[in-house]
Amino acid sequence: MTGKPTLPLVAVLNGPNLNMLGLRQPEIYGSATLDDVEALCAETAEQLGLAIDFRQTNGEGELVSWVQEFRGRAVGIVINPAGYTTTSIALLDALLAVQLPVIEVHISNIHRREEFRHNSYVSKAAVGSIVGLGIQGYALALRAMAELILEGP
Ligand code: CA2
Repeated sequence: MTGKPTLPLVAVLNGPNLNMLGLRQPEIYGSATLDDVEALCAETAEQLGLAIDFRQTNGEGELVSWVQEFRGRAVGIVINPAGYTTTSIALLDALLAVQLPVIEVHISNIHRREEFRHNSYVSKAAVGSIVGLGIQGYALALRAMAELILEGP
């Protein structure tokens, strides 16, 4: 019996306050909403032959639990950790433990902004980071992830 092959799964995780995208501060984050970001990721994933699980949470613990949940289930993690980028050693530890390729995305260019946004703990677990390219950063991250997966370990 030949079933439909399951596509490699990439987790696309979003941290606190990203549910407010498009509703406030469009001069920094643009006018797209998080639903628009999800639609862009879904469309990009389809082109690449990937499945995605797209999520957002305001909770640090929930984000850590989600990262753990994807161990053995996903082939990679694309993450915009938002405010937890610069504070969460728990998130860094989870990302290191999960042993999956991680790509960090920031919609704004964190390096052109306030000093406190510059130091990312998450970068220490990431293969690479995409910053400042707006929501297209998510699409670029998925493309980079597809390349990484094809490359193999
Ligand atoms: O540029 C990014 O993607 C950030 O991760 C966004 C975070 C910020 O703390 C990081 O330094 C950079 C903030 C997410 C909250 O997004 C909002 C969007 C609209 C209105 C209010 C917050």
